[in-house]
Amino acid sequence: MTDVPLRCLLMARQGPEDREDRIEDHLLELAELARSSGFEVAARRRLKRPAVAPRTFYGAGQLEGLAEEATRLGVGLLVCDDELSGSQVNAIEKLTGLRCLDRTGLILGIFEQRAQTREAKAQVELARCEYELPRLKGAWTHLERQAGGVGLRGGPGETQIEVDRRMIRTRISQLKRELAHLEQVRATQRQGRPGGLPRVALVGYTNAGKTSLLRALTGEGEPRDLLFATLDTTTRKAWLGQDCDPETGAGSGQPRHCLVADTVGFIRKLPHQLVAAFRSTLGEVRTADALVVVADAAHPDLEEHLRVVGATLREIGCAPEGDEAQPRLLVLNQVDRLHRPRKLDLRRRHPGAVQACAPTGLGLDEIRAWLRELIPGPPAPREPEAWELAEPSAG
Ligand SMILES: Nc1nc2c(ncn2[C@@H]2O[C@H](COP(=O)(O)OP(=O)(O)OP(=O)(O)O)[C@@H](O)[C@H]2O)c(=O)[nH]1
Ligand SMILES: [Mg+2]
Repeated sequence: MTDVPLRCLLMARQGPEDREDRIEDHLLELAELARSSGFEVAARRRLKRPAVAPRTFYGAGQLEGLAEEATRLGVGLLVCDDELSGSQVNAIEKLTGLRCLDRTGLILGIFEQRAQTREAKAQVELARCEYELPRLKGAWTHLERQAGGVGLRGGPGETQIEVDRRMIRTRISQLKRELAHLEQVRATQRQGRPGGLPRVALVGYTNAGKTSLLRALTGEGEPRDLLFATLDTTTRKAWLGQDCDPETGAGSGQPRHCLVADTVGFIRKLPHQLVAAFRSTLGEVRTADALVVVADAAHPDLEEHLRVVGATLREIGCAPEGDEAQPRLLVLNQVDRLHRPRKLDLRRRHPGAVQACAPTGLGLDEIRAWLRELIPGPPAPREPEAWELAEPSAG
């Protein structure tokens, strides 16, 4: 039997201060998120509303119209770009008779589908618990399954919702303890890695090409055209060439390496529960010796993406300037999809950036040269030439 994808209708509020094209861009990104979750997008709608309706967010009249359209289109799910409260989601579901997901719920769902390792699974579950806690309706089947349904109800008079809240809080404490332990394991692993090699983290907006660059540098990693394809940090060794100046022949001739970590992508309005829960994974970014910021140069929202990446890096504790700031290299990836004038324009706007195409290897030499500069230590031993040792001849 083949799974028929659930058809969804996407919507976003357009307030008086919001530009139409911005909301359209946000809806396009939401469509990518929906596609990455396995849903089929039937339509996208901007709902003009001067002010948020407290109970239903979008207002009952607009929602009723939308529900009729949804029925005609065979849609079973409404996906909203706005972050809604639990009671607003409930009110929309009741009014339209359709399931409703907000942006955070959609992103959480993708993370849940992708999580592979024990750490990623625990991080995502923690984010889910933090998200659901203020949204409880009554039943919390997910935890009932885990707890085996035994001895759940407390003393007399404890309502179902209180039981649920208590169970979630207990689970949150368990998950935090587990993650603290895993973070220690990770820190120990970091210390045990080959000494002296610089550690570099690939960071950037989701789907920019971080995994493709990891693959180009190290030969490992599976790039995919999906948002949040990568959740787990993968660290691999990259070969940066011989320690040898091709012009003079100076250097030890030894191969030079660094460690490159691929990390989870960022996105506009990345749910704060996820940022908090992924602190330990993102610790790889915070403690890296340098950051390579990968961006999709061909994306129409490039500058917005860069701003989001800058803000998210600040949020996770990576200072952009000052003594603590890590060296950063901006890689404008996917330039194969750009015409020459745009490339020149980007060269003017971002003179320090490397223009690259990870799959073909364009720009890789420049990136490697930058990474080589990070290798610490005294200059490699060399044989002095005769003139350096000779005494000046007398007379
Ligand atoms: N044309 C072109 N496509 C690229 C380039 N780099 C990556 N891609 C494609 O872009 C898509 C995303 O690449 P990934 O490397 O998986 O991106 P990512 O940043 O790791 O994405 P997430 O892990 O989902 O955050 C894949 O389909 C890649 O094949 C490039 O330079 N040019
Ligand atoms: Mg990736």
